[in-house]
Amino acid sequence: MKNNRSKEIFDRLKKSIPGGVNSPVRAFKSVNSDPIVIKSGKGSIIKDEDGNQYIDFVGSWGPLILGHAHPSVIKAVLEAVEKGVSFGASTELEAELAEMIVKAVPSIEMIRFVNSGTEATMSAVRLARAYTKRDIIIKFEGCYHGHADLFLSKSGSGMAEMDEPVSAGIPDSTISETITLPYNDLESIERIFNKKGNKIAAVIVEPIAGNMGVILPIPDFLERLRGITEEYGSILIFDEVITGFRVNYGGAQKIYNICPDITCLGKIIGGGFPVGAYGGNHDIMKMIAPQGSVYQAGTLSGNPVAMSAGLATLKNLNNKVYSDLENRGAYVEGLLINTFKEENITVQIPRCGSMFGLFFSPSTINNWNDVLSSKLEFFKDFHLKMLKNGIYLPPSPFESYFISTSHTIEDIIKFSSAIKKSK
Ligand code: HOZ
Repeated sequence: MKNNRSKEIFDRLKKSIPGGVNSPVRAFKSVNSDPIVIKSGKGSIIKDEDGNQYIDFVGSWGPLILGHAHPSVIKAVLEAVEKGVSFGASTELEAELAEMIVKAVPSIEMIRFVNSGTEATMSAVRLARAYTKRDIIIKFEGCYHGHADLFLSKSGSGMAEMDEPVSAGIPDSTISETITLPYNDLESIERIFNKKGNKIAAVIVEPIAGNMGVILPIPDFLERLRGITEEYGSILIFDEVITGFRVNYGGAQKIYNICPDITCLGKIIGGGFPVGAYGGNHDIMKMIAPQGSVYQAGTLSGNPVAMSAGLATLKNLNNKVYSDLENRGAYVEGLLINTFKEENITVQIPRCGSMFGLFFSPSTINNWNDVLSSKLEFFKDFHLKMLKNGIYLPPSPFESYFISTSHTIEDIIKFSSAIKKSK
């Protein structure tokens, strides 16, 4: 595998950008190698600067449910660009995307667009604190809600690779109102609510965890979170930045039939452009400025090019598409389990539709401790071998794998063949 050009560019990147990347996990630190530098992508395939070609199971970390450079997204974006790339003022596109989302996501009656998942979760917490007039936030180990100060303790994704559980640069006073509990642990939730329930502003959770690999909620976990937050007058925030429009047309809340008070979105609703959003019922959302007193703003929020990409993406999605993605997801899951079995390797492949995780472990993974008890050391070698065989996976054991509508059965078979070839 030639990698001279990638190496040369990455060396150049490292001179002017910390670690050579604009988001830590991209640096391939977890897999002890240098990243490939991407030149282009089309459908399920990406190419690097050395001309190597890979089947991409990262999909830009989730947004690209239609694959790379989907013709209808490109068309919509080009049309939007020609009309002007940003106005910092209202456009009809915002209304169109907002209405589509309101119709699709049960908990959302009104929505505010921002530029990233981080902005969405950070603003959602501000809103929850204002609404409840309380300060304490409950989050879960290994869940990642972006990089706002109050979330950066025992978080998943790139944060999971850091030596310290809390990022440097965060005052104790900022994080002191954040309580982190084990995911899927009902007992600890009961305990904390018994003790501090009347002071808890919100519980924020990824209804399917996608930033410590993929972990599905155990039966009753989300139900109990809904029940107990209601009991104590706390806000339940679903971070559906990954799962929104990924696991079905709407989100995980539709699958588990739980209606949170606030939902955070991102990734797919921006069709590959920087978009985040948070929404809830009228009562909560009317507290946001200029209607209410919770301030939140952004020059590029609701950007017309990003709105167009999101709209074009959602217009391609329907029940038939999700059922095809489910079939393809089930095929990947089954094939990979069998392939590893033939190689005498036990794996867990937790999956919901087109998102899945891969853990080298004989037992079910339910929380962060289970993730740490899996054979994480196997992952480095596995990742490198896959890369050499033309399969591009997230360069960390703490991320989700995604398939898109452009992944074919042949692509999936090639993944399995790469595993066999690389033993
Ligand atoms: N938090 C993102 C993955 N779960 C990071 C993505 C990136 O580095 O682009």
